[in-house]
Amino acid sequence: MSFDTIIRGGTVVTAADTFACDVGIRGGKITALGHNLGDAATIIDATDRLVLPGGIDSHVHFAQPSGDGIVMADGFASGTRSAAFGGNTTVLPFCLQEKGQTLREVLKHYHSLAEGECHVDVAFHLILTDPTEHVLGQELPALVEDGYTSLKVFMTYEGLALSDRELLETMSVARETGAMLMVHAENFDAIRFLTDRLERAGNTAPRFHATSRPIPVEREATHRAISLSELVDVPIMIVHVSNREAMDEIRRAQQRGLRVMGETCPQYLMLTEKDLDQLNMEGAKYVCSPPPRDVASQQACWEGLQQKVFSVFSSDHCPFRYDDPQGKLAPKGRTSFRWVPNGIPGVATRLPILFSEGVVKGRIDLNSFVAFSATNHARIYGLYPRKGTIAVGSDADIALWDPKRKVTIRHELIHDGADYTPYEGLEVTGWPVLTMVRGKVVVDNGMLVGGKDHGTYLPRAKPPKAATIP
Ligand code: DUC
Ligand code: ZN
Ligand code: ZN
Repeated sequence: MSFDTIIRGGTVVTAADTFACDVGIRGGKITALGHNLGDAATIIDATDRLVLPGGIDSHVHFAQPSGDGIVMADGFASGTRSAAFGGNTTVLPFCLQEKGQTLREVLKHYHSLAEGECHVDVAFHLILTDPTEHVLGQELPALVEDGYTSLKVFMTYEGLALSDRELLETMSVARETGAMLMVHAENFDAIRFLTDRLERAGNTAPRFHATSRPIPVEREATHRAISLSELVDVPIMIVHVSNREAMDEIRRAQQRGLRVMGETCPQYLMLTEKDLDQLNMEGAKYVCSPPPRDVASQQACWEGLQQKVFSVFSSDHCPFRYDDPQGKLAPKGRTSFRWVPNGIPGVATRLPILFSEGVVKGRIDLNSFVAFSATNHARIYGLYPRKGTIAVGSDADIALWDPKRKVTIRHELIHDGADYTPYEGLEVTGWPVLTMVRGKVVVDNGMLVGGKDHGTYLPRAKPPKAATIP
């Protein structure tokens, strides 16, 4: 037989095209697209199904240190399991450098956590918090050559924020090495100032998290990150954009010909700061940064997708359990929003939300859905064309979607390590019913059928969009 598996009778969708065809798979790769492909050991009936590239989520956090006594709800096993249930076949978690650590030490640690624990494929971004001469001059250039071709920098958070000088030095190395630089853009001093003032006035409930990081905090930092990147002439990705003003900064930069890209996330389409304003500590479930804003900001983020100001839609999955002293209900978090662990789960709900709210409600088309959910991530982070599309020669990373299935989101469908989903009770239309990674089915109709040893680590090429233009 020419194929291990044939996916038969479905509608294949890529970022460019939609067409009826069968998919022949052999040795984990797509080896034929066509009709009458003959026989195979396994035939998957895809009648009435969409055959999409498996989702790529280029912004997730697993097993990341998150402060004294706080434990992230997902390691690699539960995080990649949840990803698979959500129709994803590749995720890109972060490897956080803590002050004093070499990047090699950091990577060794995260590789040891991930080894044999992944249901889907994984590649790593670095988070740079200690850009010493050795790190910037020696380690980073060597690691980019070794396939760690992207890194994130923070403009806020104690212990993570880089100064403008450090940002410039890091940007300059990203430019020289051809790495893709992701920027968390919020103004650290402004947040500290507002937080201190709120606390002095006794405003410590979770809802004041949003008050402590209003839109100008994000807009100013976005503008500054863009200006610094312009000085150095390096492409950047502004991650987790939450509102119109930050989006407009990115749009203006793009209109001026700068290579500035943007990412938004489900929380900025679906939640508002009102979600943080609940009885007792319930609002802590929605504490993330930047915070969810208002309905006008949601609309702006949709426009950012529709007008392609944003190129990727990621989850920023950063899960903490709610009813847990090591999570959202940490004792210090009850004294002030400042100490509530920052982040929400979302790796499993990212794609059903974008499909239902975006495609089914007519805000974006199916090809854009594929671009935002898979193809652009692969292109921007050096995985294309092995990942992110359905083409002969690409990995057989495929999600079958039932575009008509109505599902009420419940935490029991998520299969992560958290104890809640911010989207509990949300009704969606369209659901990933089968997830296949390199030819092997890992989730089939709500059942986990793949082991946690199937996912593999992916070294990456240098992102073409980060290449220096002479
Ligand atoms: N930034 C992230 O990217 N994720 C979670 C928290 C944060 O501030
Ligand atoms: Zn961030
Ligand atoms: Zn994040």
